[in-house]
Amino acid sequence: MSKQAIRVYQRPAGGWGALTSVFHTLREQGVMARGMGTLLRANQPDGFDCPGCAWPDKNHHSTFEFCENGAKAVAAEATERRVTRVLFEQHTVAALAAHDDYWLEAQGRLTEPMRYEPATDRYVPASWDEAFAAIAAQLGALDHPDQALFYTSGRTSNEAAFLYQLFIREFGTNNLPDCSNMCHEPSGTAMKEQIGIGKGTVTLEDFEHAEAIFIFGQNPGTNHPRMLGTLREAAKRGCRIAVFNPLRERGLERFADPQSPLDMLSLNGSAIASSYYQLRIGGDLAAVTGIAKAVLESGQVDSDFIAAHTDGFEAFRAEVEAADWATITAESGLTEVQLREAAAIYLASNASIFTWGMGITQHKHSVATIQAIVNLLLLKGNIGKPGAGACPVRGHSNVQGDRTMGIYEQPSPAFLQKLGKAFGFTPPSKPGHDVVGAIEAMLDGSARVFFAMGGNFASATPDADRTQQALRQCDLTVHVTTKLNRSHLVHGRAAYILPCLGRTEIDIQAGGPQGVTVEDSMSMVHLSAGMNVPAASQLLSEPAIVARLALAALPHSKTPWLWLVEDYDRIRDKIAEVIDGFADFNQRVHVPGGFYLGNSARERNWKTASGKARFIAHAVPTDLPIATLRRQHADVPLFNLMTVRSHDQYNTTIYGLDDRYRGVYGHRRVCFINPADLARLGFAAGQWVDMTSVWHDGERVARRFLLVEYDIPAGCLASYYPETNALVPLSSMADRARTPASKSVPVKLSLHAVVPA
Ligand SMILES: Nc1nc2c(c(=O)[nH]1)N[C@H]1C(S)=C(S)[C@@H](COP(=O)(O)OP(=O)(O)OC[C@H]3O[C@@H](n4cnc5c(=O)[nH]c(N)nc54)[C@H](O)[C@@H]3O)O[C@H]1N2
Ligand SMILES: Nc1nc2c(c(=O)[nH]1)N[C@H]1C(S)=C(S)[C@@H](COP(=O)(O)OP(=O)(O)OC[C@H]3O[C@@H](n4cnc5c(=O)[nH]c(N)nc54)[C@H](O)[C@@H]3O)O[C@H]1N2
Ligand SMILES: [Mo]
Repeated sequence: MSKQAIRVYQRPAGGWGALTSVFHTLREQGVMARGMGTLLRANQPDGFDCPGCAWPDKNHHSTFEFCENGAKAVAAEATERRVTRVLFEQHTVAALAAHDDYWLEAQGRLTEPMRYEPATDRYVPASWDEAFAAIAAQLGALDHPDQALFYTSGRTSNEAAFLYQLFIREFGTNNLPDCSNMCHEPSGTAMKEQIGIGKGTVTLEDFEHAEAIFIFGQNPGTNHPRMLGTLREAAKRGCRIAVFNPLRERGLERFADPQSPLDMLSLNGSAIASSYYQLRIGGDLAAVTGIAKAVLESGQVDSDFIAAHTDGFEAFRAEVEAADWATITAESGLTEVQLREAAAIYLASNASIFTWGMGITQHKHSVATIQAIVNLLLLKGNIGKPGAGACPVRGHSNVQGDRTMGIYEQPSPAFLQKLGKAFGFTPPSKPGHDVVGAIEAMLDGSARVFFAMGGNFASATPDADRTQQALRQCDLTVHVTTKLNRSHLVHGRAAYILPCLGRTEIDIQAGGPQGVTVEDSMSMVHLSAGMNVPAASQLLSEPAIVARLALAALPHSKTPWLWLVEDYDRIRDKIAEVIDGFADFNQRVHVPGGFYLGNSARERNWKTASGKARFIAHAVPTDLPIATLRRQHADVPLFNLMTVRSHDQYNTTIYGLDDRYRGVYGHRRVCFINPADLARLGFAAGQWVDMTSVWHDGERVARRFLLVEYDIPAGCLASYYPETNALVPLSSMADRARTPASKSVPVKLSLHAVVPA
């Protein structure tokens, strides 16, 4: 582990630092020899899909694409460490809960099913049959199926997701909250209404033809490292790259590709961004409005495209023309000159891609901001032409596929009808709970069973204290999981941990070794086959767990559950029957590299209410919660806090305590702050503070964060997720999409009272 230090990082992202870091990770996880072999099979035609992120692979080409954080994700799963019953004999749940998330994760892979024993406050071994029977009995004892909640994190394969949602709907509910609800939900909501499909419209090839790429609220150097290779190629051929981010993220400035000898030899690597706009948190809608204003003024819009393919243009134009520069610059924190410069880049480009991440989706006005971005694309006909389009960059490696498979609390009637027909039952039509709704339902007692297919609900969700209280109120909590995490320790009266195979492991069923499929951020579907010996002999695959639970819980089901999991081709045949775009699934998926699902908007087929792509006007918001609260609390400085990922974590899984590119070593409890704000408060870097979020229903506190002076706009703070989740109020969320607003948390700072030793 690193010594604690804060020092500016001068090197490019990637490079030798990335190689060294992978070396350390492999050594720590004890997978030196096996790890390298495993890494070489990631994202290969006959290997497994990297569980790291949802960035696509270059046609599954034959050379290994190095990725530091992909390597860490693989090593975390391939670790030699094991959690056995001994750990649970030695520790009560209360004792385990006293450890931090880093320690829990570091104990290694879970090896057998465990049941919570209240008398001793310990998890004890349980057989699979006993676990399935007990869970089925609890589900059967509910007054109504809607009293159960079934969460999904985005690593679950298409096959497992499809069976899981089928089981849940046969059971009788649409309560399918998923990690998308906390992630790209606003992208789906915004784009579906506007261009008729909630997915990105570009393919990887478009990045080879784009003349300009605009990157909003995304940190690919850490979260999608393979995207840097794509951006580096684009920058090299002269494509302009404009970045909008409150922080100067190292990976967006300079990158040394570990696979390029030239990059590795040079001190500086390759430049990525040609223009960097350090806007204020939440200022993107204002910034995009400013760019649109300048574009409209120039008159250089694609009038033919607008006339043939869109509606709402006049209302949009009126709204943008009415926006005044004073408001735009005040809200965005950028100058008119900067925004006109960005507009000039956009105008000079014949094909532009706009990408975005959590910096856009986790705000109150996320849907409006995304629609403003799409408006800008429409102005120049940048959807449905080569080298252009909208690119929401997804997080979990199969989060997009899970949605395609029906992991959605608001399924369409058409989907339900097909599902019911294929399996001979009547699916429930009432919409279910999303993540925030699920927490509210547990809190008010209307939901009593919480079942999770992966993820770490207790740590990933907002309002940590209330969420944990919600989980504790349940009659039963169940986690299908690979590793120990906080959610297993914040349990209901009854609780089970069900350990499953990871994606890197060989999955053998009656019909032989099985592969699963996933869908990346750009709608490519391909096979993934594990090649490591499973971490323990007792592990079951996720599809097998669903099938055996369904068999126990649904005595009247007509679905041949066990037969389906004997050979996953059988599941895929059913998917082909139910899900649009999957005809001949089994034939097409065996072609190396997989197949493209297609995208209607890319074909300029607009499946919207009006049959056109829609300009949807949004005023620059001046009444966001932070502004209102600042007016109400004029006596104390209120900051806008964004909760972001460090370089050494995968969501709630903490790999290490460094955030190399931001110059933080050995710490996670840090608070990045502008020097002028430090002076205003009379505080100094190196002091410890408590953060208190201010909301209409009261205050929430998170204690002991180290102040780090940082190049961040005044009035803005940054700190890491999940340590700060206690500060995010449950009712602070995106309009319409209901995504927790974890990138705009109004907080005040106070010095941390030092407790005498
Ligand atoms: N190694 C690794 N890979 C991952 C993950 C991981 O934790 N670790 N997580 C996966 C998941 S589930 C997801 S969703 C993605 C997340 O990937 P990202 O979307 O990159 O997620 P964050 O780290 O939350 O970073 C958000 C970025 O947005 C910026 N930002 C914050 N607020 C604003 C704003 O108001 N405007 C603008 N323009 N920028 C803003 C921050 O400075 C930061 O650079 O990564 C996926 N890949
Ligand atoms: N404050 C704040 N909160 C956030 C965010 C933020 O930026 N700020 N980001 C949000 C986002 S974008 C997301 S996607 C969510 C993430 O929320 P989740 O998806 O719920 O959380 P993860 O940390 O990705 O889940 C990690 C756990 O998944 C389990 N796991 C890993 N691999 C497998 C597998 O193959 N099968 C199974 N069954 N289990 C497995 C392991 O037990 C591991 O501990 O968090 C959200 N929360
Ligand atoms: Mo995510």
